[in-house]
Amino acid sequence: MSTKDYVLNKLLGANGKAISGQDIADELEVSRTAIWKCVKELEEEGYSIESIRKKGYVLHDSPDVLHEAHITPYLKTEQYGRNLIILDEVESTQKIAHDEAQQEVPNGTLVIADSQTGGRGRLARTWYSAHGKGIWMSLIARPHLSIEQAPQLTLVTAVAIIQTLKEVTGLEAQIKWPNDILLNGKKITGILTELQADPDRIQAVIIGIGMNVNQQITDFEDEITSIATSLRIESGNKWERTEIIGELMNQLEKYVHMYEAHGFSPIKMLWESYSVTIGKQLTARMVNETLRGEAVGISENGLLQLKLRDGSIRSIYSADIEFD
Ligand code: BTX
Repeated sequence: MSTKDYVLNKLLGANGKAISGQDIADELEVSRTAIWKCVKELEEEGYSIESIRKKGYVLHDSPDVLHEAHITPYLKTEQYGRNLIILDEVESTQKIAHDEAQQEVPNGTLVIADSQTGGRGRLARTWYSAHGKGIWMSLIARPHLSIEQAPQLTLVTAVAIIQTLKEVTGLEAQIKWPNDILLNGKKITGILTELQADPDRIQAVIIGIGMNVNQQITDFEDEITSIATSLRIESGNKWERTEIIGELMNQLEKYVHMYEAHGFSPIKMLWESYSVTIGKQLTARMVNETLRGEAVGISENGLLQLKLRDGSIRSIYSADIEFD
């Protein structure tokens, strides 16, 4: 750990109390001037630090930077988020997570970036990832599940996101099957789940999450102004991305464990209670066909159950949904 990171950890850990520059200098066996220089650098990065004579330094406010020291205090997990790869600008965190997953990194390794130049959604669609305004991250999970159980992880993730938003912001979001999280009917979060597997075994599931946090409406590209929203737009407040990331890790680990231990039923019940899809008349567009009908539920393996006009039920694996 660098001297600056050590000083930052001390300031954050002091919870608003003064820490002595001399004590830190002694602990690290460096000069007091070296500590003072670190404090000045942190101030330049946006930390508000007061210097009190004979007492030391007090941290009053932190900028919304993605730093391990800001995320770790929120973690209650065993593994998720314990190995963090934090980057500034990348093409796509999914891409990096795929490469890392092949290097045997531990279960729960999290790749986060401040911005993405080539963020992607399903079917190679664009995911806009404005610098510093949202959460753009990919979790490398190595769950004890069969390959057939992997697709449901998108739904498990959706439940974890809803719980996180409720816990941190008090906002009650809803799920639109299969992978959209909505607030007041607009998209706040997208999920992209991808698999690395041997013929008989999951190597890793890369769970990509893109969440709009501190954008204002003018920050969105024209293509998405009418369909996208952010936590700031919906609540009127700015939010600390690091707290949300920490809570996402807590909730994801909890629900993936629940899925591993008890199967899909408990998740299915929660998912259906948060869904805006069930009970609606809709059009489902798939690659080869378009179907209209009423969404009557999801199956034990996460497929949407669509009741067609003739009364028959069709199971849908993946589609774009439009409400009629
Ligand atoms: P999706 O295919 O369901 O949604 C993509 C569509 O959503 C786009 O075609 C566009 O209409 C709309 N959209 C694009 N950007 C945004 C945005 N910021 N907010 C709201 N709507 C938007 C959803 O795919 C899955 C997205 C996963 C994104 C994460 S970010 C971290 C990770 N890295 C990466 O490249 N992808 C994932």
